Amino acid sequence: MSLSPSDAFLSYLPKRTSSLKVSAEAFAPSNIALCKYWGKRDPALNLPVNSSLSISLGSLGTSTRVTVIDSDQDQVVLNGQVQAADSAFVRKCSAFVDHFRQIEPVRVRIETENNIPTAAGLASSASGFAALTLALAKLYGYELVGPALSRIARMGSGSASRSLYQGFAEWEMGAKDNGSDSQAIALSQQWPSLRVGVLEVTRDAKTVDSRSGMNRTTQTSHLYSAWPQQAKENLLTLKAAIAEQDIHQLGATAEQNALSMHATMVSSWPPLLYWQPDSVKLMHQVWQCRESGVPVYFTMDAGPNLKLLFEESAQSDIEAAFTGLEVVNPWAGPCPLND
Ligand code: 2P0
Repeated sequence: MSLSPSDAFLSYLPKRTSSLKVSAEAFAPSNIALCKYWGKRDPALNLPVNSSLSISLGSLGTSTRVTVIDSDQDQVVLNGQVQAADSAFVRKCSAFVDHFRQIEPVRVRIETENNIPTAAGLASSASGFAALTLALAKLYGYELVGPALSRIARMGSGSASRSLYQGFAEWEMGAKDNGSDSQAIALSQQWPSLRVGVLEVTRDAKTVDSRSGMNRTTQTSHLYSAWPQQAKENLLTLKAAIAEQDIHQLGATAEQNALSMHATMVSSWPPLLYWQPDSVKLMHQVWQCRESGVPVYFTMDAGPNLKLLFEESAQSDIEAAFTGLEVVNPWAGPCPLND
């Protein structure tokens, strides 16, 4: 049976081990999906059409502090700037805290900092909602345990469900209407030589957000019907590639998965093309680089920037080929749940 978001939240909560604190803080890493989440089967609970798999970005992410305040409204400070109370960002944060206010109705100041370089063009909603979930769980005295907090982070932003862990995370789509089995888990395998490179094409804010983009695609693209099965197969291949540490299989599968997701967007109406001319130029450059023998692959999200996948042994060749590349070591960072 489907639940309201408020009731679903209460049903997801882990064990409470202490009472309300005055203040709490947490860090969560950003993540890049190798098998993408694209399409919601329940938009209110952020339940996905398909399972997805990601790699977290180590120490790149969001740090958030929440403090109980004596006020009749929440305050939000983003990267040192106080946000207007009626801004979309504050309303989204406040609506998320409302879930926790069912337990104890306090107002909070949320101070949140992204250390993701603006130039990197990486989404911060995943790490942002994951860090906010962790900070609020600490404030309210809940156990910091993976699956339960992942379900809660998911309600803020789907991709946030995968940002509670370092390394690889799999968001299992689940089958239940109430979302009690739709959560990310950490994969036990590590791949210390795997690297992610970010190639920025533009810093401009995208004109169509992911939620609207997913909605448009699922409703109007004839290609979308093929997506769930492809994602299912890609996810299995990616897990095998991770187990074998096979960069060719991992890269090829991630690249094809991303291009297929974009094909469903392009075939939507009105068409949804996040690519810019420079995105296409860079894709050709990746393919040329690969033809010359360098094992490098790309993935792209709902935007024009490319993320490269390669191993440390190829890093110097790739840095020489791509100017402005920002290389991220996914394995250098704290584990958010062990804090
Ligand atoms: C992903 N994206 O798997 C996919 C690939 C973008 C393209 O998850 O509506 O910000 O908050 O659940 O999580 C971006 O979507 O969307 C995203 P909501 P979210 O990373």
